[in-house]
Amino acid sequence: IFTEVCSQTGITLSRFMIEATVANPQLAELESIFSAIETAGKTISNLVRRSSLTGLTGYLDSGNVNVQGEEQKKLDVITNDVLKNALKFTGRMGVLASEEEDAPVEVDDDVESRYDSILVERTAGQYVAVFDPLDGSSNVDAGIPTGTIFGIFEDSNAECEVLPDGSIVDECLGKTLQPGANLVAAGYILYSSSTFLCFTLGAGTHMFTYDEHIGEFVLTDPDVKIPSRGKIYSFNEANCQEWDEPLQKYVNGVRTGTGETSTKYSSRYIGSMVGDVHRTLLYGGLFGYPADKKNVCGKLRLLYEAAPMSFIVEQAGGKASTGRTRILDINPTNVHQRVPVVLGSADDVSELLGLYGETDKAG
Ligand code: P6P
Repeated sequence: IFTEVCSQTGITLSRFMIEATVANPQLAELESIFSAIETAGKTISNLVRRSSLTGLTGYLDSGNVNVQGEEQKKLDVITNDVLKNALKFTGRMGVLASEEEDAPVEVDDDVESRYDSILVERTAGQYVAVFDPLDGSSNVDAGIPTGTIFGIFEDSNAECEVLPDGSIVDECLGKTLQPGANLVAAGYILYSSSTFLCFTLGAGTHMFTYDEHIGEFVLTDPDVKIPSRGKIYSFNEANCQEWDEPLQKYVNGVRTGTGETSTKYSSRYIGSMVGDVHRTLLYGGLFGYPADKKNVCGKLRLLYEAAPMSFIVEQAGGKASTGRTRILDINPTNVHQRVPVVLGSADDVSELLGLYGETDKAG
């Protein structure tokens, strides 16, 4: 429906969402959420582009470490606040979960002022947003592309639950811990040579480019389709000695031209997931952060990195797997849990899954 209704490039994000909502009235509430994400994306793009002029490079003076055990950059904290505040006042959000927050935040609990409380209490909604406000931020001071990753769930009717190990999953956490298959929308904003907004509402993957001349995101690829095969593999090969045997065999095959396609691939890896996935989406091939002997669950977080990106890639005709399980089928047990990730061109993912002895059900 989106392809028919919004097939012509050059239309703005706001017009795309209006036309998509006319075609699918159940999406009406997402309009204000995407408007908030658009505003946050423009703000973060400006913050990132000007960071070396405004003293926003480097780490917080406090030496703050986030829940991931990573020292926080100034931009990590600022971009997290930008996105939280943009989403909080849409009147649609019930819960926000961020890479930069220890635990999910109930929107109507997260108020700083009496004005906030009046506005938020009246408008707190029933969607759950999960996001990484500035993925790849360790690269930002070197001008390497970074990105925002987001996913939107509908509120689940989760109730407080006591798990077999005695741990308690409160209602807020329960609403957050949903499999990627439940996502109603997912997207990323890439801060690079241009600022790109790429997202899916479950009917294809659509790409917009920010036009600074008019201050709008403009539709530049209405229905992105990832090539079924690529000629690029994208892994941190410094870890290759720690990988399991099937992955070592796949990478050796594409590196030497002895894989299924008898083609030597090129290696491209920038250490920023959003940039590596964006290139994979457009050029094809395989991106991954696999498990290894040191990181038995890999490095990328399921809820706000792997699952949203997997939704986008699958809607563009690609596949996304841990090597054993389709990413979107995994039920999270922890907000910040990590999963091994291989995603990209369908035939490249299938070749790797075959080496794991997995059929396509895993990807
Ligand atoms: P490594 C950035 O810190 C990130 O979370 C992803 O954006 C990126 O793909 C990965 O880590 C890079 O990790 O260990 O290769 O530097």
